[in-house]
Amino acid sequence: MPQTPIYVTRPFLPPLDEFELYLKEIWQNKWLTNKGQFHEKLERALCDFLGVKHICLFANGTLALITALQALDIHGEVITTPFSFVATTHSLWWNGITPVFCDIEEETCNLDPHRIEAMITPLTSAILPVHVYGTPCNTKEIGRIAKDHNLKIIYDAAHAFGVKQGDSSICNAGDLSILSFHATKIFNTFEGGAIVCHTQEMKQRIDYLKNFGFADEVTVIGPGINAKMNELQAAFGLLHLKYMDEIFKEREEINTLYRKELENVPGIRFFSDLKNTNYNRSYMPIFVKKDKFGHSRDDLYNLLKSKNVFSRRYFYPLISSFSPYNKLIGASSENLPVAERIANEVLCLPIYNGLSSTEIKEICQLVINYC
Ligand code: T4K
Repeated sequence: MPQTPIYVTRPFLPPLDEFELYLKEIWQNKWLTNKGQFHEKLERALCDFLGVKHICLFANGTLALITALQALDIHGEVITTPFSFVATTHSLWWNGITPVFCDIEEETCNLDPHRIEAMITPLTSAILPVHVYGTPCNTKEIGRIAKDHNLKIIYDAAHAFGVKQGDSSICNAGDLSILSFHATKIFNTFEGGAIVCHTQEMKQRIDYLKNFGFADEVTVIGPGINAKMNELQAAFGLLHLKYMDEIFKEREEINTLYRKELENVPGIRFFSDLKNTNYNRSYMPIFVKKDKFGHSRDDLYNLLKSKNVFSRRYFYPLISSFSPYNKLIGASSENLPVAERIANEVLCLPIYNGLSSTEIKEICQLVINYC
């Protein structure tokens, strides 16, 4: 049993002395927020690193989602997944939009494109899918549906920093994609987020909206909000970005080791990797089948907790079961059989840079001994 608690994740922190150099510059500049130099540098650096055309930085991912919906003037109903962090649906609620829940596919835990069209009504204006755990949605089929029905697509790519299909960032799909740079994410700015968009006009609109709607000192283009990323966050992001290649590499190794250690445990399933996809391994989900494993997912969660290992049941309960959503269209268990089952089987094991192979083996041994 581990002597000290092992959490589901720990934030990456670069060497403090390297960050101090950035702090000195901020102190000299006396420019703390509102499009400071680090903000501008981080936007450019992220476009290069991710391979996207335009990016708008935000104070957090939730504000990025809320603003993305404003930027595209989304209204009425939006089809979305119940299997996500609650912020996905909250962003609709904060815009006065009605969420319509659609079931997910077992293989990816993402929106099932085959079930989307049945949920479309005359009020539907967009689809809000999530690349859960960084696994890409079926963007081709979702794109086809959106085109046929004249709907917008906003991808919640909060987990998908750096994920690619072929040579292209997953954030190039859809009309807009949002990222989260929260402390628990693979790339963090303590709190933070971004919207990825495809044109300069859209970037301009989003930049206005995140700054109260100001286009200049005397012009307000709409009811904007204060959602700006500050200079401390941006400077930290610039430094963090330098370490991304080694971060991806280490996480890939952790993923491989977990799979190797647990591959023969009956009742434990992993995702199969999609072809042609570069994963970021931001989460380490396993799926527990009680009849074969001998214990439920919750039993395993509690056993690990009692042994100092704090895995998490992302995403249980389903968003559709929370008030104020549980009476809405599509929120019933009958409409969401796959999501219901997955939410009761999934367990996210610890994964973060600095988690040692000894610790991983200890965690796996606890699972094996319990089987
Ligand atoms: N869309 C999706 C699909 C999302 O997953 C999220 C956020 C969003 C949108 C919204 O983006 P943001 O507005 O957050 O940028 C966490 C995060 O707070 C949340 O950002 C994240 N998704 C969600 C999946 O996970 P909790 O309640 O599980 O976090 P917490 O505080 O329990 O932290 C988990 C573990 O991480 C702790 O047990 C220990 C470790 N930890 C955490 C923090 C904050 C640290 O070691 N250091 C830290 O500073 O929600």
